Amino acid sequence: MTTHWILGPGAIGRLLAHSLAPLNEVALISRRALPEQQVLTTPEGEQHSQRLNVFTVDQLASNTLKPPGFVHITTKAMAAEAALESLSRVIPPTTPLVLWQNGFLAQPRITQAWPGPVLCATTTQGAYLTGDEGVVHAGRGPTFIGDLNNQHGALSETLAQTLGEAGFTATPVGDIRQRLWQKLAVNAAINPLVALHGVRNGELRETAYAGLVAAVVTEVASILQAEGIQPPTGRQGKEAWLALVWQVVENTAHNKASMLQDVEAKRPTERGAILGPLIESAQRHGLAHEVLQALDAELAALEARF
Ligand code: KPL
Repeated sequence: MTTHWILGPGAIGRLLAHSLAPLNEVALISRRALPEQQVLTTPEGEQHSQRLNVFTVDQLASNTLKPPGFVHITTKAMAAEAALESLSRVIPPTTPLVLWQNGFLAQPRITQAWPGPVLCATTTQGAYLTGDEGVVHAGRGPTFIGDLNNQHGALSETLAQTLGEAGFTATPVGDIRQRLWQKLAVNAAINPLVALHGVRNGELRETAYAGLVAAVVTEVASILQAEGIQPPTGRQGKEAWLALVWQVVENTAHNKASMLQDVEAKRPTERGAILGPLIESAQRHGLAHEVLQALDAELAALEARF
């Protein structure tokens, strides 16, 4: 039986733990102690209570667990490298990692630094926490698995199959870099604006915000073109990116985006992982990025007041 360690007990981490636990050995690892009895609420509203193996990082060092088959890192983007560092003395450096972060910050850095295989996952599974023992699986969505250098196709297939048996709709792909940037583009157009203005996604359609969305997408579209990233719809250019963003706004109209949730909880946002790679790319390619830079500065000023 393969052992899955899940580092980061956020919403996706706990959803993964609940889903994998019936058929796999699972350890859910956090910095602080969590209750072992955990409850999952399904999209249909059913509640399933399950005893999970929950460890703190310190407890791992003093336990003799068998080495994991996969370590899933499910922390926020900016915490991923430090989280991995906290485990590096207890796992062999050949251990396959699976990175579940938003944006495109942790993925290239860890891929370069970690000696073993590094898979990246991008998912539209919707989940949120309801305290120390509860997670709500709010909506089902596809998950894609691959590695940035396309060297671990068989491992991606194995993991996608395991996730499939656990109830995820998971597909191994050879273009995970494209998919991570596509999600980042949508996140960049929605998350900073809703976080700064304290609105739900659907409110971006109002005249006060629609022009701001278009201004972000104008910069993002030319940066993505320079990066060789195509919109997933197969259509080309700014209009295709704008159509995709409005489609996601429509589909998630009632959502409080993750960045708004972070701001409301006075937590650092993922601006570095979402706006950071776009701004860095714009600077490298000599492209306009005033709008993105201004959003990043506003978010930085907001975070400094937390
Ligand atoms: O992924 C999201 C997020 O909240 O981070 C979007 C697509 C914006 C949905 O809320």
